[in-house]
Amino acid sequence: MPEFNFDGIVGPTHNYAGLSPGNVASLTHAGQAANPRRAALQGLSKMRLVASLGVGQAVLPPHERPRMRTLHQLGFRGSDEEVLAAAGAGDGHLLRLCSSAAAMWTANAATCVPSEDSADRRLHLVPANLTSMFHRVLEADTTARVLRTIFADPARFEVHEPLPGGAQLSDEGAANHTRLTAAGRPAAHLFAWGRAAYGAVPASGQPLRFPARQTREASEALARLGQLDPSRAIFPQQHPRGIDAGAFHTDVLAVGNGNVLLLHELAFANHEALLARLREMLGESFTAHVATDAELPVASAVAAYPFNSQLLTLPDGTMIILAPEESRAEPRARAFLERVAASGGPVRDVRYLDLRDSMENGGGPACLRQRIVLNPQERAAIAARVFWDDALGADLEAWVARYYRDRVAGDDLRDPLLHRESLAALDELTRILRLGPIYDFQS
Ligand code: SUG
Repeated sequence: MPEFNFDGIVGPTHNYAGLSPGNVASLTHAGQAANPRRAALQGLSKMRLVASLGVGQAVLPPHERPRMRTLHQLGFRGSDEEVLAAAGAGDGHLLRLCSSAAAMWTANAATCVPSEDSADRRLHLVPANLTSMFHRVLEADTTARVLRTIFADPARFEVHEPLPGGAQLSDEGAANHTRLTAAGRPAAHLFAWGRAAYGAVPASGQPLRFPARQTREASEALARLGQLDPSRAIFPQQHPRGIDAGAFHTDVLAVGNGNVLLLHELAFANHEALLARLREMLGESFTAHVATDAELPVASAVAAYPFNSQLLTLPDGTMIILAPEESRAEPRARAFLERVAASGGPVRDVRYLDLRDSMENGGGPACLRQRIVLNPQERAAIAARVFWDDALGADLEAWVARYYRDRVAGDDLRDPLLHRESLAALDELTRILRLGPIYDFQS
């Protein structure tokens, strides 16, 4: 069944605010001026490439930023101009939090269980609550609204509420979820987590330096909500040393597709036991490519993001790795990817993409997309114009050229004109994508 990559469109306020402790790139580039136009065009180029390979491609819209509703909830009053001025006064941190374009990383938008894997044979989407980071928790209700607008047919789709429970059930979406398949077997689902909200510290320890975002309890709830057969869901722990090295999500150190898993040895605690379990679940065709720390030091893997690649199945059944340019430039990351492509297995090719403007906030190719398997009936049940074709690509590029700035620095977030341009852009986007009113400012 075809998989569609729903990429997040980079929003007009894309900027570097250093908002994510534990995300090395976000901290490193804090305060740098951003180029939202270039960032958005890089994202659209990736979508065009994926579509040209014969792989399903679709889009998800950016969110309204700055998020006026949140600023109002924080006690800022008056006209939009007055709210921007008051929230942007002083160090402007609250305004930066409410202006982040982080919804572009749609791997964190939700977790998807395809209809062929769920007991009720419907596709399940659980919008991620993203409660670990304030600037990202703002995404959850808009994501739910957008997904309900697109996946509107209740006979085929269930878009759940984000998980309740704040930090106890902190959920970062598909960035910690991997679905693997092998011929003749039901799919295996990995729901990784970084900390346990209840009970003793896990035997493998917990990170000491950086926050673990996803809880085990959240991961278990996702499997229940997706109505998975419990024997097909496993819950590995992210390696605490991997998190402390900057792997704030599982997809920083591992990527899987079909019967193939690429991983760094610090992606999961006890990775050997995990791989043995996956071989039992998926059979002998399951192939894991492990990079040891000696082959590829974890700091280099975090800096160059070879595991944050998209691993895609092409129409001829072979697989391709779409990796960020930074992985070509880092010799050990490149050598690892090329070793995988030369191994004689399903992966045959590596291509490198320029996504620098997203990478500098810690988002590589895999972060930018939500994977959703859709059978032809499900695909046909979606009326919104979100599936990529040449006409949509051209419309989106022209739209970016019309509205996006080529420079946004921290101080610009206070600019009422940037706010008005952003709202005008999003308003028009809902018409391009035929979504109807999805933003607060449209209601
Ligand atoms: O949540 N960066 C995002 C990057 C998300 C990457 N996604 C995956 N690995 N799937 C985050 O840390 C940085 C924003 C800033 O600092 O301005 C940010 O939110």
